[in-house]
Amino acid sequence: MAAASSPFRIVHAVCSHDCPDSCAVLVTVDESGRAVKVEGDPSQPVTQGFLCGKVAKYLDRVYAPDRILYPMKRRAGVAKGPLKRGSEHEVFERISWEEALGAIATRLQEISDTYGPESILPYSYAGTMGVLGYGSMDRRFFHRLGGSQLERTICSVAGGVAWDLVYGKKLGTPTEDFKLAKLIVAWGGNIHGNNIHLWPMVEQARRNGARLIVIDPYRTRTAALADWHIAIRPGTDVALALGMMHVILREGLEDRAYIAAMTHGIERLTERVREYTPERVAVWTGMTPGEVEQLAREYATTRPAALRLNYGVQRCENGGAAVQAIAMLPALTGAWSHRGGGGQLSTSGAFKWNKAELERPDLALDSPLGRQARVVNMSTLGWALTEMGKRAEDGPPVHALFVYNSNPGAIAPNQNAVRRGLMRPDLFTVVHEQFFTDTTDYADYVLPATTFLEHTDIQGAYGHYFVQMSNQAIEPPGEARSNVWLFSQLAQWMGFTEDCFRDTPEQMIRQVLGIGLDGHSTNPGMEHITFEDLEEQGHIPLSFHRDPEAQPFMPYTSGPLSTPTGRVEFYSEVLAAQGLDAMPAFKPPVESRWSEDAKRYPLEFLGRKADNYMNSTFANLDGHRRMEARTSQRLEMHPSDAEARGIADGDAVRVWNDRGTLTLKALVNGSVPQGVVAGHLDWAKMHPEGVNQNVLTSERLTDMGAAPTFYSALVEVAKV
Ligand SMILES: Nc1nc2c(c(=O)[nH]1)N[C@H]1C(S)=C(S)[C@@H](COP(=O)(O)OP(=O)(O)OC[C@H]3O[C@@H](n4cnc5c(=O)[nH]c(N)nc54)[C@H](O)[C@@H]3O)O[C@H]1N2
Ligand SMILES: Nc1nc2c(c(=O)[nH]1)N[C@H]1C(S)=C(S)[C@@H](COP(=O)(O)OP(=O)(O)OC[C@H]3O[C@@H](n4cnc5c(=O)[nH]c(N)nc54)[C@H](O)[C@@H]3O)O[C@H]1N2
Ligand code: SF4
Ligand SMILES: [Mo]
Repeated sequence: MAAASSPFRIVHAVCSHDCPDSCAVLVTVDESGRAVKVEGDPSQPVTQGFLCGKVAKYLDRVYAPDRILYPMKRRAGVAKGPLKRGSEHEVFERISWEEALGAIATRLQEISDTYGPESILPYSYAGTMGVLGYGSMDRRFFHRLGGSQLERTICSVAGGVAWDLVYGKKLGTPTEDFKLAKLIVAWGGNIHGNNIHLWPMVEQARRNGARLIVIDPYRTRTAALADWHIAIRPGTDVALALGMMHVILREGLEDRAYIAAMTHGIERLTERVREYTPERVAVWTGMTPGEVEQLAREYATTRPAALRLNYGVQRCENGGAAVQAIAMLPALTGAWSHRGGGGQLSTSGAFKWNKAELERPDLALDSPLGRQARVVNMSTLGWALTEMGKRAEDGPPVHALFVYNSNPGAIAPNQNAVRRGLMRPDLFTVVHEQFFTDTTDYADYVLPATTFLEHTDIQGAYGHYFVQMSNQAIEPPGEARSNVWLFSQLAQWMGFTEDCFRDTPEQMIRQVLGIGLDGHSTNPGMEHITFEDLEEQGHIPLSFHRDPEAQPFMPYTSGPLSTPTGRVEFYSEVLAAQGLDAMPAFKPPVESRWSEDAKRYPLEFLGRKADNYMNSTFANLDGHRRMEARTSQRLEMHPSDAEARGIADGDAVRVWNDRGTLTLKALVNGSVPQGVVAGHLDWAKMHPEGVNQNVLTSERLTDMGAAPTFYSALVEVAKV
């Protein structure tokens, strides 16, 4: 793309990390083929020419001295278990790709023959959000093999299911339109830390007089910058949302026209919220009744009002009900009908990829099983590796674990159970990774993976409406290979003869775009897109977002929606048909201050994400660790909770519950309300005890979607 005379090339790539922003990244590559600069693409309306602090330093990661460059196998006789950082080369020895692929294929075949193919479990999440890298050749491979299917619940399913109950699919106010709002409510969404490209829109709105309200138990960077920070108690958002609806309906602040035209079940909702008086809601949330009323009035009477509901609230036991209730608010007030109003949980429902062709679930019929394999929930990995298979109805125990795009040794709940599973000497474990993580410590084989600069992919987003091409910018270092390459090769070694295992990335991008005979995509919303245009332009908006000034996209303002009634459902016909409560009701989490367990473990623990890492990614890099130093391995406490335990700022403290124990350093500040403590994700091996905060989190699942409850965990704390 650069002028012919320039020694530099500029390549359009896409940040593939699990972030709503999916930034367009321009990579400058010098004559020798080395990337020398990454920057945000100024022509992408959401990226707006800048990258977050984590990825601005991405070349530190790409060229890190500790990148895994070659396939490795565990040396004979070396037991599995946590390793000290830097000692990995004593445990693993370099082998060739042929040796690795041959040995892995042989072992998978033996395990399949002996225990059945379902005893092989893939484990992956969103290490890359590239459509191919996230799930394509790997899915084909495991379907054809007959391996267990993984239910990918670790992040967003509780909220996703709940939003779909109300609206049918996940659409939202375009990110760019938040600048038009007069009120922005960040509800369990850390915009400044996790979704930084929404921030310029918030700032612009505020310059035009908008107010920012943040509802979050933790004083995030976003909360610190807000006009009003409501430090709600964890897991009580259902009550607050129902209480707001109580006030709105009591005071006649609802939008009757929108309700009549677009919604279903207002009478029953009105009945339901009657008992959620501001007084009762105040008791649960820790707010005053006056604050509940003020919030409801301000929300219902300011236009446009935009909700940024990210995934924070749904990591609680009642997180499904919370999202279901909160999602109803903009329908009750008709906020969707004012441009810049409405809300966003995720924009992912707008991307109608041709997944069937990409993933080929039909291949399961050709597997030794001859049917779709059983489904294993990734959020109960500890259970799956230690307990599953003891009852006949579970199917076989897991005998092989194939990890890619994820670091379960650090990010999965109930870490002690996960580790007991990973330590099993009879478990055959393969990990495809860029770095020696908390998971590679338990691998029999470690395979080197590419970063997004080193392979080609296509990407959508969950925080904007652009289809983007991520072109390969540089050659992979060493012998690193992409996920697509790995599973294509492994298929050949397993003797899978179907043509689809030989597809190239370009062919697969054409497939997922559903490119028709005239060269255009046949996917709804992508009909104007050709492979060639995308390759050349880098990013192209979905059809409904092509001319936002002339034709702004305002979701849920005309029907029919894809709910059973075609309307916004205050009363969920899907839940009713299942014999469940069709409307949200507040039930305190089992692990919360109201439960019996709180007598032993009186503090609510928030095991949060770090602002300067991406889940566990980046935590091995010194520059990122320096940015994170203030809160790294600290336990943030309210002064009264610290004082009651004789703890002063900087003291070493033991944090524990029945599942595990962790030593941290107290940080006694104003960041959490009384009764709540908070910590941040890190690599376990960065911690002197070799574990991280997920020793404290549980495998209990959410009320909807069988998702994890990272933010419903009770603990006790004592000075060491
Ligand atoms: N810097 C950075 N960016 C990231 C990530 C990261 O690790 N670091 N992770 C990425 C991923 S995987 C995701 S899914 C997104 C998620 O982005 P967010 O949805 O913003 O996710 P969280 O940080 O989990 O939660 C948001 C906030 O919810 C708060 N919270 C916890 N419990 C409750 C509650 O009961 N009620 C309310 N109202 N709030 C609560 C937390 O304190 C937190 O500040 O961010 C992505 N972006
Ligand atoms: N306590 C607590 N635990 C949490 C959370 C929390 O807030 N608190 N958040 C949860 C959430 S929302 C999520 S989404 C999960 C995220 O959990 P994970 O999906 O495991 O996310 P990461 O920690 O980013 O790890 C991704 C790994 O994939 C690797 N990777 C990146 N690109 C590629 C590639 O192209 N190929 C291969 N083979 N590997 C690649 C990276 O090097 C990295 O080690 O964590 C969950 N765990
Ligand atoms: S992590 Fe998010 S904000 Fe940072 S560059 Fe990637 S997509 Fe953009
Ligand atoms: Mo996530």
